Amino acid sequence: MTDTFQFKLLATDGKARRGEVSMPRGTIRTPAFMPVGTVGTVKAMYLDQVRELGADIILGNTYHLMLRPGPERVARLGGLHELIRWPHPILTDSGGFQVMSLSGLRKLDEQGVTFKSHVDGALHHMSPERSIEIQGLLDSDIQMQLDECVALPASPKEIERAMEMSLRWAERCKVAFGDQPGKAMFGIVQGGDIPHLRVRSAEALAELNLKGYAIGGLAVGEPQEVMLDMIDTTIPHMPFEKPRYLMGVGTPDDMLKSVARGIDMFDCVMPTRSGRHGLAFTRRGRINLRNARHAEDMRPLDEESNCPAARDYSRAYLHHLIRANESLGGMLLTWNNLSYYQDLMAGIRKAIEEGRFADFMAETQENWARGDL
Ligand code: PRF
Repeated sequence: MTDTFQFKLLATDGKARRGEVSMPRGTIRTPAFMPVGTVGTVKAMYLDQVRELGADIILGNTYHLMLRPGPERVARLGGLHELIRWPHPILTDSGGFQVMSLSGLRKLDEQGVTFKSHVDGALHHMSPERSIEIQGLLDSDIQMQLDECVALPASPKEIERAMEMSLRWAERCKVAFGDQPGKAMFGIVQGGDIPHLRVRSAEALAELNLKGYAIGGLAVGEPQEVMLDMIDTTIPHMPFEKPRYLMGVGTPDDMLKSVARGIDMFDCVMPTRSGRHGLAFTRRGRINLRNARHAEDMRPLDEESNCPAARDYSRAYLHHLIRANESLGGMLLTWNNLSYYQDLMAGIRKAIEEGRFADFMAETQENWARGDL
């Protein structure tokens, strides 16, 4: 029987790929940007708006949702899609990365990770099996293996230990996930900034014959050049016919350069988090609305944008809202930023289809370099 979870490559242009990941809840047009909905909300946005901007899938976090409202409760409430009113695909991250970056006191060993909740200080344990069980209770469409991501710089020994353990956890997650037509469990390549460890990780994961693969452990403190080198090193060892997801990346420039290397999916808090802090992404680069130079500037962020937040509100008003800490400021800038990110991905997809991705990338970068309007 053919699986109802499928990846189809529609076109390639150099190493860039245009594809579709389809599953019962919908189809993801790739290259795709997945807005982050950590606790069951894409912060400061209505999900109808997120959808309208062109998002085919959003991300949820096992770590946050297990602490609050709890996976068993989410299941009793009909699952995450029903609870948050998003009937389209959801990808959930496994929790390992968030435990390391958010929780207090933690202990990590072969069994899994024990950590103190950042919400109420309670002690929790998560094994690879429990991570998959939680992601199942949430009814996530694309589930991620539990992995260990080490921050860079780190010693080769430490990077190798975490990578090898992540491989063993991938096997355990594969068994725990079992055979679920219409859903997928993705493996995560680790190996830090060490080429032969990246190759080893990618090849061992490929043997597990998973439905998709992520590159993790990047954008964790290393220069962009190192990240791009690691992508170049890893991709030839990842299955060509499966989706490739670069976790936690990134800036518009990171995404262009990664698509050029063969990445299909991205997620990042950048457009949402930095929007709430007053940063706007535009065709002509970034604008920090906190800056006093915007205080009496009646121009919109970009009068040619399709997004009302970019087109219809003055920079003076956005500046005022951000300075006054008003929630509407964060809402408008998040709207602008997600609109910019989704428009960029749409532009990327069209350019690949038309075989002009390199030109599109050069033009886009030139426009950023020209600076603000
Ligand atoms: N592993 C997991 N989630 C992640 C990462 C990772 O390495 C990253 C690294 N950029 C972001 N999110 N599970």
